[in-house]
Amino acid sequence: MASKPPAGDPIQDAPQVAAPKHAAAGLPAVAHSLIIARQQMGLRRSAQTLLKLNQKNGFDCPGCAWPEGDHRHKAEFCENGAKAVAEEATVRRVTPDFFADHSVADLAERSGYWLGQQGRITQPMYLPEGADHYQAIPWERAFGIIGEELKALNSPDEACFYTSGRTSNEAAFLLQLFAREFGTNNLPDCSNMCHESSGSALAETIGIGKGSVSLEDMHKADLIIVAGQNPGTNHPRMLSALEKAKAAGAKIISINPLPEAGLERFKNPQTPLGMVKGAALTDLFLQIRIGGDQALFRLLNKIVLDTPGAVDESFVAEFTHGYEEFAAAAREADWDQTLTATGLDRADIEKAGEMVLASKRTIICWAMGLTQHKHSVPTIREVVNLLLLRGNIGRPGAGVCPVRGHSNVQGDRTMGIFERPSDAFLDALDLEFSITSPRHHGYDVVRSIEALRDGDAKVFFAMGGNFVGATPDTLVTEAAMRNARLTVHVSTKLNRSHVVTGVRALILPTLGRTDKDFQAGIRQIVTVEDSMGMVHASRGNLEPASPHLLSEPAIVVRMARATLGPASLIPWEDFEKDYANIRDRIARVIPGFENFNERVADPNGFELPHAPRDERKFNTDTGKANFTAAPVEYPKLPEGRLLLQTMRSHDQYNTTIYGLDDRYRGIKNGRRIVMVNPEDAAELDLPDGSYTDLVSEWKDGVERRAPGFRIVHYPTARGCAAAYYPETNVLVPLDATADISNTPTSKSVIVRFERAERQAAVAE
Ligand SMILES: Nc1nc2c(c(=O)[nH]1)N[C@H]1C(S)=C(S)[C@@H](COP(=O)(O)OP(=O)(O)OC[C@H]3O[C@@H](n4cnc5c(=O)[nH]c(N)nc54)[C@H](O)[C@@H]3O)O[C@H]1N2
Ligand SMILES: Nc1nc2c(c(=O)[nH]1)N[C@H]1C(S)=C(S)[C@@H](COP(=O)(O)OP(=O)(O)OC[C@H]3O[C@@H](n4cnc5c(=O)[nH]c(N)nc54)[C@H](O)[C@@H]3O)O[C@H]1N2
Ligand SMILES: [Mo]
Repeated sequence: MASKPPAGDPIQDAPQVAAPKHAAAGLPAVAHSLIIARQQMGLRRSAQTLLKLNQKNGFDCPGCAWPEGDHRHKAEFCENGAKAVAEEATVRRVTPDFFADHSVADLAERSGYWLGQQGRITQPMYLPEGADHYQAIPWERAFGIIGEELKALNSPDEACFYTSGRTSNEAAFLLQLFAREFGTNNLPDCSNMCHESSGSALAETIGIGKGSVSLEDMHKADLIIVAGQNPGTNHPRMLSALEKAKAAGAKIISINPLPEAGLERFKNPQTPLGMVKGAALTDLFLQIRIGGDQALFRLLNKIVLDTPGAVDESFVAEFTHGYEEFAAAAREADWDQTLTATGLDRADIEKAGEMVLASKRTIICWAMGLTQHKHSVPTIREVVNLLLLRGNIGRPGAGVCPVRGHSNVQGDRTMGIFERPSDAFLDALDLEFSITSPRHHGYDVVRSIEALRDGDAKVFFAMGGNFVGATPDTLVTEAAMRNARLTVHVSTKLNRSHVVTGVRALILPTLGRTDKDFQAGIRQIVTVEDSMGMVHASRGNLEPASPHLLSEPAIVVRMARATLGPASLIPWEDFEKDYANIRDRIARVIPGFENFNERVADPNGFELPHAPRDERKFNTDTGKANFTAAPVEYPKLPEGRLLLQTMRSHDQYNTTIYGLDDRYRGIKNGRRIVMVNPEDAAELDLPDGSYTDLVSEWKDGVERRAPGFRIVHYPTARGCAAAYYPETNVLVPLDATADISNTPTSKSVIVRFERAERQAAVAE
């Protein structure tokens, strides 16, 4: 199986390579974001929009889930936040004429970059069975088709309702309510591919699947460990928090196979001096092999256990369970195995151990570098073990910090977007709405694809996102999608999921964060929850991209009515009229949201309760924080293969491509590149600038191929390679998933390299 680079696409992928940078942000970041903002929005609209970003009474940045803190009065500059806003607030438009000019077959030949660059979608569009082109359709007819198809299913479980993490709390709450009244828990979401491993590991060990630190904690920490995360690109505002922590005396350890510029040095555009000189951030860089983190943290735990007086005995005795068994396993941690698994020097690990021992308040941050491996859940549990050993949970300046991706991915889960809801949640929902929610678990992302592939699911509905672009095993997933009777995408911009469709397809264009939202004459707000459990309002300030757009809550309301009819006793229309009515219900169903409407009026928002952080209470099966002692695992490579991680460039937001540069890593004008350590390249005969096919190897014996990648010699850890997603999703087998969380293992794909001619379609 091979994925072709797009053929009919005028956008050229012709990578140029320079030396990687050692600092992030600074003037080039400001300049770059202004260029993109101006291209998409023009000057006036750029100013009008960017000034409202993350302000009190403004809209929440659709960029990432990093919190704002109390300084929201002062614009915190973020290049990639500005790019995310420009992408949405663009003045370019995709109208019915566009679809008349471009058949679906034509659009299927275009790159994701080209599709996204066409602008905001202006009207609901329908692809009838057998048609070549999408055509405009009135909203009521669109909802009629959805209702028709949903009612024709043999079981509600033949439908899947996907959510991407930009969806507001209000829309998410309505969507899960509809799915449950309809009769299914098939609520896959982007979290299944993202922080599911964190949620699984944290729920089991500390009793809640969320991080335990606030922004203030970051500023109070003695030691911050950043593992498997590239904040310079993906959470740029986190660099200011790290800078502040450093200024207050914190030390930083970075654990990453790549030396990421943002973690080396940060040039704060907020301060004139910072802009020029910048602050060094990382004190110790552990250039780990992909997948070596569990072994590393196990060894650090051994160091703590072997140091007299280092364990916080009273915390362990009072608040934890399973210490003896864990301690026995960790004391056995083997240096040789650790050095093989991590590729690190013993001296560096010992240095890290000293820093851990010297710190009274430690925070560990992580993202996709820890969550997308086969053994991600045990890896994150090992992180928790280290914090528990030293009493670093529920203490100011200390704790777990899984850094979330999408700006409301955490909130969507809080609202009940989850295929495995707790009985307590469903009981509360049933009581409030007099419905009977199904209790059996639904499909996550991977199981939804399998169900579509096998004909067990027939209707696929997506509240945002780009399902076929973001999911693994592209060719398998695309074939599965084509099996559906109906695919529906609620979207702002065009993407691959609109052109790989079921027998019939609908595109439902919606308001974005930046758009004004009026319902029944009332200006609406929506709410979001950031990575640290702060909930606040978001209010768009631009004229909507088109007068035909409906908001996400309105779309769910009308879909619900078209499907459930008058038999539904839920007053759906009230929810569309004023979202405050939705928040009143959320307040009654979800703990922590009492007096929701009142509290969200505070421009700083409010904090959700977090039992381990607030009162050292752990709602686990044992009633304590659980130590765990899983066997240490790490990837083992056959001869002549490398372990490929699939990651983000600086100019993309997941499957949305802003441009073809990855500035900090020295890559320009191309995305089909693969980074390889020069010594591995010498052994495998992969000269810099030569072209290769990437072929992934998996136990099913199926050959998955991504053709035509330029080799870039790059200082990544030995045995490792790196390339961008989504182009490399074709290489990730659908059943290569993490144990327990079922997250695709997109950071550990075993690949071999086959010399290729430079692909004509890529170059010309
Ligand atoms: N501008 C921008 N912002 C974004 C996004 C975006 O695409 N663009 N996406 C958003 C989303 S949804 C998410 S989830 C986050 C993603 O944020 P990140 O997790 O930072 O994203 P990735 O690019 O996947 O980077 C993974 C990092 O982990 C490292 N890594 C890979 N494998 C390993 C390993 O085995 N061990 C260790 N220790 N490190 C490893 C990689 O070298 C890289 O630095 O960002 C969010 N913010
Ligand atoms: N190989 C590989 N695969 C990965 C990853 C990886 O690291 N490697 N990362 C995974 C991760 S962490 C994630 S989170 C997923 C991301 O998966 P998704 O969330 O499904 O993908 P996105 O690219 O973020 O979705 C972009 C689309 O969202 C729509 N959109 C944008 N704003 C709005 C809005 O306000 N409302 C609505 N309704 N639609 C909107 C636009 O149409 C846009 O085209 O990908 C995962 N896939
Ligand atoms: Mo994510």
